Amino acid sequence: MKGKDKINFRLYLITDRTLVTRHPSLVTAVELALKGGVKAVQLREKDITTRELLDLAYRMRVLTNKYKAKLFINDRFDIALAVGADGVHLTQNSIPVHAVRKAVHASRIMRHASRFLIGVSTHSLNEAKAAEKGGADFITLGPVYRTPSKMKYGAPLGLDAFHKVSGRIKVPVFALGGVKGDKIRDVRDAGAYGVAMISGIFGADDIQGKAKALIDILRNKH
Ligand code: TZP
Repeated sequence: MKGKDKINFRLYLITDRTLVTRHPSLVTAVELALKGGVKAVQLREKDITTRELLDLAYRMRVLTNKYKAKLFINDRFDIALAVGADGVHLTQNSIPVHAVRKAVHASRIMRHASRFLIGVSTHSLNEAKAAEKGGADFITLGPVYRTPSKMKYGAPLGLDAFHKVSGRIKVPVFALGGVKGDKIRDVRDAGAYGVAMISGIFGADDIQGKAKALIDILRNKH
């Protein structure tokens, strides 16, 4: 399987348990999103211990398997391997993508090494090009719009810059940062293969309904 065929999802849910205030737990909230049709989840919980993260990752693996969805672990290649995740999502401070790609090729512990996916968070053309050159299967690019958690990094990229960068990248590009349902058409027109979201889903009262509505928009049913 090559290039874009490998990435069989258009909506990429990224976790932030601090935003889950109207549901009993992150696990419950993620299950609702999966029931709504989400097919890719990135576990991104930066402020918990390794063992807590591993425990959560195992639970996410059980849940994502149940709904035939892909699981990615933010930053932690070791935890992704330990729980049999579908891939890892690297940050700009993680072990570099080329090193993960090399390890995946060389690995005998991974029976399906060619299916192990590597996503990379990028914020500029240089980062996006470097991720692609290093062997990323897909990237997130953003923040596209203003979003509370990223205010401290200054102005967002904006739609024009997103368009310029995505036009020069061959691997799938997911628009991230302030993306909600009403922005999907714009980012898709600007070259996004799909959208990645935190608050757009976890901020909803009806997570299941929201996930379903977003997927319908991505399938052009509206
Ligand atoms: N990287 C760029 S923007 C962002 C990350 C992790 C946060 C996106 O959150 P939201 O709630 O989908 O705007």
